[in-house]
Amino acid sequence: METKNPLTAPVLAAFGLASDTPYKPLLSGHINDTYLVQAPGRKLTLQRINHFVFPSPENIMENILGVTSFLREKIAAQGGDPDRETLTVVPTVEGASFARDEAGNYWRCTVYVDGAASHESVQDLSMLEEAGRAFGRFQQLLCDYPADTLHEIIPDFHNTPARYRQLEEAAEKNAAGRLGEVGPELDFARARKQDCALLMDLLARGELPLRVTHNDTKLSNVLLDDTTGKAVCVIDLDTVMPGLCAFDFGDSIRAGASTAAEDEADLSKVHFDLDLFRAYSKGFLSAAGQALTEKELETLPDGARLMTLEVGMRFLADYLNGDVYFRTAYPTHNLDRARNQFALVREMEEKRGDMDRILRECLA
Ligand code: GN1
Ligand code: MG
Repeated sequence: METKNPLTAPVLAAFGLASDTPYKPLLSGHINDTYLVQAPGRKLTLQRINHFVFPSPENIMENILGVTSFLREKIAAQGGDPDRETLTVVPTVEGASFARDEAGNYWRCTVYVDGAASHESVQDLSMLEEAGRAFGRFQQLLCDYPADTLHEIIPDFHNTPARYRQLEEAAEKNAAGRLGEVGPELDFARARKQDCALLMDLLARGELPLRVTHNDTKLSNVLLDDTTGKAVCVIDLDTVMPGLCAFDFGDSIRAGASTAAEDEADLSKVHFDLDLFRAYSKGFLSAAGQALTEKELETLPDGARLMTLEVGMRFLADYLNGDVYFRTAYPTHNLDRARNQFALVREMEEKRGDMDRILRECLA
């Protein structure tokens, strides 16, 4: 694989590894560069943190160390295997949580979890149920972690009203000259301006608690055991920060309960699927249900709808800005993604009653 950020001997040396240590790139994620390294006696993951997207890798590593050491203790106390069930950060030879290379890149190292794999797409409902269980357990294990001690890695990451304002700013600037192409999509978002604040207002009024959230709760961020198919470990902890449970749940539904890929341009194929919703909800609530408040449970469907709206608005804003944030493969890629997400929002609005009913059934 071609990469602009090769793994160099000084980086290997920083983690105490010889320059001839075998390694290969792992094709995962759109943001960081990841390598699987065969160290003596164990496999490691070495990753370059993209510091355009993440301006403070120091803060990321502090969050990850705080959360993973807390998880280790809890998992061990419950009789689990902390080496498999959470990520283990491997320090540099100097005891730091990351190394810098000659180009100023940040690198970190974790233990590679063997016998388990990340999956890009849902092959059967049980995979989604397991992903739900993993993120539900993550939420449950961290329910007494002091969320306000975590750094806010990307400010206003899931602040839906702020995302709405960013969309209006992008429309106002019209930097790429594409405003004329997005009339119906902009109208769609504008018609939902008032909805954007629903969950943030409940948080501000103290009706929803601030939680430790993962913020990238897609199927591929859960490792499933190669033999049993059971969830093993939640990975990609870069965006762990304070947030709302409904948004973590909602992002999983946005990504996992659609019948098509996020960039499917043929909207006749894009549907919000209640069987997929049920599978994820079942796993999630079986693990997290007890830890959540009544209000949190009640707002899970709002999380799904608003997270999907939010990501749609981000794609649309990026299209207007000239594709500066999300990687695109063709000129209307971000516009197709925005239309796709808005199609899901529409169906989620129509199926609100079904979502409520399914969640009640899962809790019964
Ligand atoms: C980005 O690159 P990936 O898939 O991990 C984005 C998410 C979006 C997602 C949409 C840090 O995540 O918020 O939901 O794309 N992550 C960041 O595909 O912006
Ligand atoms: Mg990610």
